[in-house]
Amino acid sequence: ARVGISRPHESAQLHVAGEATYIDDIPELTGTLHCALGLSPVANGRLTGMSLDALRALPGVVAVLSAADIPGTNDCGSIVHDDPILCSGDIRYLGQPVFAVIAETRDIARRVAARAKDVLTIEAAPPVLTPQQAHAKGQYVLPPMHLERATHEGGAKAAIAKAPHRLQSTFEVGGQEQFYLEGQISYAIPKEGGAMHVHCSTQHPSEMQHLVAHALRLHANEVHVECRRMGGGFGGKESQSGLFACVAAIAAHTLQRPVKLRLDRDDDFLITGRRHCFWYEYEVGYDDEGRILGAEISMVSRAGHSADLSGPVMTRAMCHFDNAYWLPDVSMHGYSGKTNTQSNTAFRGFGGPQGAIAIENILDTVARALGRDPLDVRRLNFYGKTERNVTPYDQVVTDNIIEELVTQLETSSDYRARRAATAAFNAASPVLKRGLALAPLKFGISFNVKHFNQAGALVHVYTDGSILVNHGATEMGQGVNTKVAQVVAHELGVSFESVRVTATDTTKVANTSATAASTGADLNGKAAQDAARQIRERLAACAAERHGGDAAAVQFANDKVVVNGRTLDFCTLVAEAYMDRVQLWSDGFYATPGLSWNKETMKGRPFYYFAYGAAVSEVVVDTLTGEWKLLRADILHDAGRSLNPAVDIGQVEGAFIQGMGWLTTEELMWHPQSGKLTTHAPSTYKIPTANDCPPVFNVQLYEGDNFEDSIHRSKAVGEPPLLLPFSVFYAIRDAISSAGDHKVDPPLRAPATSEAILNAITAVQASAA
Ligand code: MTE
Ligand code: LUZ
Ligand code: MOS
Repeated sequence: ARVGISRPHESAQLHVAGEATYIDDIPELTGTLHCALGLSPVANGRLTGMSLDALRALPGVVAVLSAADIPGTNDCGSIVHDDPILCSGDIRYLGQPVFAVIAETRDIARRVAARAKDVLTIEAAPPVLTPQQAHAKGQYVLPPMHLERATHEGGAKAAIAKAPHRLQSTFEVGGQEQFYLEGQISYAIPKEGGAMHVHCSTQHPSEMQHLVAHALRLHANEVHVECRRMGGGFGGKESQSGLFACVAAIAAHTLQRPVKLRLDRDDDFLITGRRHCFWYEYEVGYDDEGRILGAEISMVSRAGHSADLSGPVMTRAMCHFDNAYWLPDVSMHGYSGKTNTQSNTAFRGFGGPQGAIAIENILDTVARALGRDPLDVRRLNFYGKTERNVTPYDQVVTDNIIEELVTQLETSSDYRARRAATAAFNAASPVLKRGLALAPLKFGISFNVKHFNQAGALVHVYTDGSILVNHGATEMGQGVNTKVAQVVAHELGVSFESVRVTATDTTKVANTSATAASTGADLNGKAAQDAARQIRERLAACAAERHGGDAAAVQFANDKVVVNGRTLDFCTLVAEAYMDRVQLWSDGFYATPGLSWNKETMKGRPFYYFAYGAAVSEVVVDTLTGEWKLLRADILHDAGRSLNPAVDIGQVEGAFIQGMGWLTTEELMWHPQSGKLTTHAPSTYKIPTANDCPPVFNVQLYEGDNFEDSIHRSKAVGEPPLLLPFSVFYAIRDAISSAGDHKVDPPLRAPATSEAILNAITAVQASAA
């Protein structure tokens, strides 16, 4: 078998040797020019003047372009078209690109672009920065969304009113910078007849093709977009690579020379959006044991200045408020607040983490109010198998394994004994307090926009038996090329080394979806399997014709073909098939079956299946400083019948640490008056490092096939484990509550920075005193 086995990432050798080619490593063509963007120094207002001629006259400057120089549409919006490439009058945020400097060197381009504040005249207005401010003004990028389900007369409101206990509160969670190591970059090369070739670090080559075509007034068949790999995307290159692809292409088109646009890190922070921060206001009703009877919640996100993907992000947030729990009567309201900040976008989990953390906060608070172990309250609320198993959006949960998975982890992590040990430690330790928490997850797999759930592939078998695969997904380190190559090798019974996957390329597979929603291997693995199967069937027919026997009985394994009792080398059969004029290449296609979604009522079956997981984290918190450490994490994650356990465990570990950063150390701050993002570099914005991995880190995959007919019964793994570090946040909360009265709800916001932890400790101690 070539699937279901651990093997290294297809580019692992190149990665560690520093030989893998990223966009900036592509040898530059003679005549290549470099571009940098002039950014608005003001967060809100009107652009009333630009004195760009002063910049044009500077040595080394070849051109300075603004909105008026765009041959086609000044828009790089994804889904909703409300995103200007360059400012056309309205100043929307501090960092908004207003003009592009094209110069002989990158250094000159950057120095000249940095003069933006001297050459722009702007009538400034006060910025709207927070989701609460936008909500108070009723200022949204999209109409509010509502999702309700009533199992009893009167729905959520009546259920809350009648419940034995009620909880009313607010909560907030911060945004998060993708911090891909390779920043945004595009290299545009003009081609004959006005056509354009763009090398772009993007999760969505087809979208880049469309945006560039519109900006240049070209047809899609005149724009060629290519991406071999990204140095990380994490959602940040799903839509937002568009602006840079467009500017590079506009400049290359105007000057008829190759133009490269590579952002420096500070500009990347100032221009592009990231994970939406969310603010919640909720009320729930619950019974004496902690069962949620009714819940009403408003979620307000910071969308930024334009819609971008804020609509689908809010949809996914609302479809994950239930996480793994049955909420009989529920009413949700989603508001995408329009603010004078970068336009927020996809980031691993895509709203799912923001939706699910709200219910986790509610359950944790309910458990403390009742004096029960939060795990017991969480478990009591789990979806059932045959009843209590319908989501608020009407999809029936048919593949529920949360109880088995959590029970297995509870045992393997020794949760109960460690709970007792934690209490004993805290009783004897006045300053250092330990905390323990288990967090479960359920995550819906499929794009919540139905038509995106399709993929294509192209498989070539050459006459020497070597195989070249092209598919619609992009490689960003997650290992999709490795998995797709494994699928093709398995289907044709050849060694992994015989299969090579090349750059994602709009001229090879057309109309691809973004590599996103964790569906890369699910969709493109199936499409590549379809292509490989067609070739195998043609080869089998050819073998039977030449060597006798039944074509259906021909076997392909270990680089050999067994036909009618004879064994041939795979490459021998391929050579024979070529002589017989058999087509040795094929396309393949896949569309996920069974999906439906009503955008108005927010009901249907948006997800093909669910992935599950759980984690137990133990922390120690210094109650005098707010400093903390993760001592141990135990994870059990469901990747179905994993295509490649080594790659999947890497995804789980990476997502855990990345999500831990989101919930603890990564804090974004906009200056309240100027609206400038002040945390725009690693000096002020703290992502986790290798040192933040816990000394005990037990990561296991759950044994069990996908119930649905996914690619070899595997499950998508890219995003779901980002919810696992909820356990870190709730372990910190658990430790804080030990500093005072256990029943007092620690007022801890996310990110739980040391400052936030210290504030929560002070509040808990004050109310206990
Ligand atoms: N892993 C690495 N190493 N780098 C990345 O940029 N992106 C994540 C996840 N894992 C990412 C990653 C995100 S946001 C998604 S949606 C999935 O990978 C996309 O790839 P897949 O659909 O092939 O899993
Ligand atoms: N839906 C989703 C989407 O669930 N994940 C995504 O990444 C996405 N991107 C665009 C539109 N819908
Ligand atoms: Mo991932 S946020 O769906 O790119």
